[in-house]
Amino acid sequence: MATGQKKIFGIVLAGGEGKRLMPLTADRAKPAVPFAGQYRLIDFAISNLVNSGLQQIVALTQYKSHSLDRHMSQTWRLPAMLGSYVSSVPAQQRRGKHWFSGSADAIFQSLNLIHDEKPDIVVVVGADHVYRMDFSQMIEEHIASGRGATVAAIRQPKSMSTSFGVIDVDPEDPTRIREFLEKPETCEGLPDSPNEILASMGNYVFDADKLVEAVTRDAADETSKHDMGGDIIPAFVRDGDCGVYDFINNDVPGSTPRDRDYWRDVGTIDSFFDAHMDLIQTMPIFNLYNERWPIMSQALNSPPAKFVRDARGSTGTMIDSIISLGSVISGSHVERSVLGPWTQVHSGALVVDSITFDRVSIEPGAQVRRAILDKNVIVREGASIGIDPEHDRARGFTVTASGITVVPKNGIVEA
Ligand code: ADQ
Repeated sequence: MATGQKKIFGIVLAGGEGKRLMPLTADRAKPAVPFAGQYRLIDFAISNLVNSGLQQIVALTQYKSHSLDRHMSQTWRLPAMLGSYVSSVPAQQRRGKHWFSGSADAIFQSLNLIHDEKPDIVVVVGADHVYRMDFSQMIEEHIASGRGATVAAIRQPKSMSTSFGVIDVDPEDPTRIREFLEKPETCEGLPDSPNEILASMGNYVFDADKLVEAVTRDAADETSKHDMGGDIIPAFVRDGDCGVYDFINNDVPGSTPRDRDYWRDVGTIDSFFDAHMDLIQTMPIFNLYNERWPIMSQALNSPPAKFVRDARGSTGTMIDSIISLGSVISGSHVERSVLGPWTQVHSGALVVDSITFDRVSIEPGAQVRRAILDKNVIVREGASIGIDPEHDRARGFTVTASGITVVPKNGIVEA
């Protein structure tokens, strides 16, 4: 891509473990966790980069990356004829016998990719957020600023400062970051809104040569944790060379007034659940139907979903919900739920306020409420899940503080 004739390269950091999403990340990397039925989390970051016009994009993977690498190779194919690609690059120990020790080390160990492409600008993004963003607008601001690095930022509640990089801007020049604290225990609120902070979205734009220099210097520093948010961005800030891009100014084609500023870190089970519930209203808080900025994913070769009467003539009904291809709702009722591909809901079953991944089977008369059912889960005939959190905990299932029960991949819920 050329913004003002600049060559732009995209790096998606996709090697994180996602411990707080356990057990959904027991067997897959966090960016490979399914979202909204047919997507994987990484599809949001890559769709945003592709829609922004980037044509060379790599995803750096490491932790349990098999299903992520397979998803990437099956899903993301840009026209090679134009020199375009999206590829998944697993950790390769090119710099000695150790895996990526942090997100900055992931870039350091992958510098060969930057040397090969010789870009002017590198866009580095996380892989586990649900949002729409036009990066070309941020890149333009970055180039105009003349600074080496720019961090995308959004207002968040001050109580969440321990989850984010917290940005303090220069009052004389609000486009420059004066101080950057990575996940501080305490911090000041914003002058015009004391209960809010300006949080880093974990998305950065760099001048390529400055990024190469920064991660190379960082690699030689034995006191560093080799983390983009903890080490690299603070180093740019110390040099007075770091700008901020306010996400509120990002104007994505086709956005609705409701979802214009939508950005969710889905790093915990509760936030993951809540982001699904943002999809299912008539006027959703996050709109998946924006054709001018499509969120793309694998084209499933599956039959359409169907809703049918069971043998006794009871109808299969579903309301305020999303259903994926291959699913069958037979003589049962589904409400305020998001069902993944090939979900079967059998006669007399009830599914409310829940999420299923692919190939879940809910057998006759079973009841599912406030639950997340991972791939291949079976809820046996007459069984219930998510109705009594204490009972679910006693059966060994993960139950969050807000009462969401998670059944892990291949789990069976017995009656
Ligand atoms: P976190 O998301 O907590 O904070 P981190 O765990 O480093 O930071 O994850 C950032 C991205 O890097 C994720 O996409 C993750 O998958 C990836 N990643 C992590 N370790 C990696 C490794 N060893 N190799 C490759 N990829 C790796 C970050 C910033 C904060 C910011 C929040 C916004 O550090 O400043 O506020 O994102 O959510």
